[in-house]
Formats: sequence, C-alpha cells, structure tokens
Amino acid sequence: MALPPRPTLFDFHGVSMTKYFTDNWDNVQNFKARPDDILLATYPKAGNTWVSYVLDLLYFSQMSSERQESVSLHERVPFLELQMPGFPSGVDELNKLTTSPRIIKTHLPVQFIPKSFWEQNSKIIYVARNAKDSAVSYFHFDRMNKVQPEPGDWSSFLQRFIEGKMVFGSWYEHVRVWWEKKKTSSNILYLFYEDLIENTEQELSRLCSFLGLSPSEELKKQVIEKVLFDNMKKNKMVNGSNDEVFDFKISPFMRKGKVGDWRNHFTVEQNEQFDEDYEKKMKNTDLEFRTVL
Ligand code: PPS
Repeated sequence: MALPPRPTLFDFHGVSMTKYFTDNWDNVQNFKARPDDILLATYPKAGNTWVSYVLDLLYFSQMSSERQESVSLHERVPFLELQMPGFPSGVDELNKLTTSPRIIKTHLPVQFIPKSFWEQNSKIIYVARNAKDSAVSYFHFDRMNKVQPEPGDWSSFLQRFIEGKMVFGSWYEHVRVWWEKKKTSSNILYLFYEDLIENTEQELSRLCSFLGLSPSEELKKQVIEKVLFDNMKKNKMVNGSNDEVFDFKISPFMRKGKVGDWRNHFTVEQNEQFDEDYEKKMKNTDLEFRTVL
C-alpha cells in the first residue's frame, strides 16, 4: 500500500498530536470499558510491547497455540486511539475481540483517558522509562516509522523532545501526571522499564499480584523466557516485522532494549543542557528515574 506523506504535529487540547491518534476522537472518548479490561498505558517507547506480550502470555498462552503462532501482537492487544486509513481503528478492533480480559494499548496522557475506564474501575498498568533512553528510542522509531512526523537530525529531535513537541506531547508531563494520578487511584500500577530490565522476575510477581493472578512456576518460567529481548526480536508475531509502516532497513522495532543507550547519542554538552532543564521541569515531583543500572 502506498503510504501518505508523513503527518505533521498540531496542538490538540494542549498536547502535540497527529491526526492518526485524533481522527477517531469521539469513538475513543465514548469507548465502553469493562471492569475486567486491562489498560496498558505508556509514553511512546517505554516498553508497551514488552509488557503487553507479558500480559498476553499470562492470560492466553495456555489457551491456544494458534494465537501465539499466527496472530500478531498488535491484533491481540489493540491500540485504543489508533486510526489509520485503510486499517480498522483500535476501537473497532477492541469491539471485535472475543477473548477476555481485553488487554488495551494506549499512549494517551491521563486527561485523555476515556471516562469509562475510571467508572468501571478497570485495571491500569503504567510503564515509565527514563527520559534520555526514551528520547533516543523515540528518535530511531520516528526514523523508521513512516506514519510519524519527520524526526530531523538527532540534535533538533532532542530539542523538540525537551520542548514536548512530540506525538503524545511532553514526556515530563506524561510521566508526572500519571504518577500523581496513581497516588489517588488504587486501580493503577506504576512500573519502570529499568526495574523490568534489572529484575524481570520480581516485576512479573508485582504485576501478577496486582492482577490477582497466581501463575504456576512453569508458566512464569515460560513467560520470562519468551519475553527476553533476543527472543522477542526473533518472534515475527511481536517484533513488528509484519507492520508495513515500519522500514526495517532504517532501524529495527526491537532495537537495543537496554538502559543507558543514551550515552551513545548525547554529546557532553547536550547532556549538560538536558540535565539542567530536567532539574527545572521535575523539581516539584518525587518521581525518580535511573538512567544507568
Ligand atoms: S511503542 O512503539 O511506543 O509502543 O514502543 P514500546 O513498545 O513502548 O517501546 C519500545 C522499546 O522497548 C524495547 N523493548 C524491550 N526492551 C527490553 N526487553 C524487551 N523484551 C523489550 N521489548 C521491547 C524496544 O527495543 C524499544 O527500546 P529501544 O531502546 O529502542 O531498543
């Protein structure tokens, strides 16, 4: 399919967005969540694919091998706000799902989450990743994803990241406002990419206890093995290789999967400027990230 030119960013209720995530707005806002839905919310590039695969395996890997072998992860875990011409919208995909619970991907900031998720008290898992690695990962993603805005060169991209002129807005706002929301909402579990890397087993246990699941040791072992970066990278159902908007000649979707790759991208000067600005933006929050392990 011939792809349209890359989209441009515009201000959408105070958040930078592209039309692919706003064109279906009324249907997204009127989405009917269910009490057993699991919403997996992240700023882009924080590990949504990783955790959605964990969830899919926990709930469904023992049910059918066909699902694992022939249904791609983005069909199993629809992307709520996505609306691309020529493809079913995320909302349509969700309404068609016959399995439950529904595992739902979103990158929306808190204020854009459809109200039915709060009314139904659906479980929400938020995954956050440190700003520097998020920026690097997002840069490579925008290079290879033909339906994202032109990234430009690394230094101009980083400047835009600092200014919050990214699809889904400011990283700083996203992670902070979700963190504040979690403090008053017992239906939110807030996880960190860095913890998942450091101790996948421990984070898996936290996830299971939040969800009220008690998987067997055997299933836990299988999940941990299947979601290893190298195994996911080889798995065509989860590595993005059947997504036609990605250009793998530019960069893979499963790129590095590391904490600290920013050190290969930031110059000393960029790092100093970034840190100085970060201090100001994050001074009123107790949210803390690790940029190295
Ligand atoms: S997206 O497109 O916004 O939904 O991207 P998302 O899935 O949230 O994040 C992509 C980054 O997560 C890395 N990833 C992993 N890291 C470690 N282990 C596993 N299993 C794993 N799966 C995905 C992926 O490689 C992207 O990070 P970078 O730094 O670019 O490698």
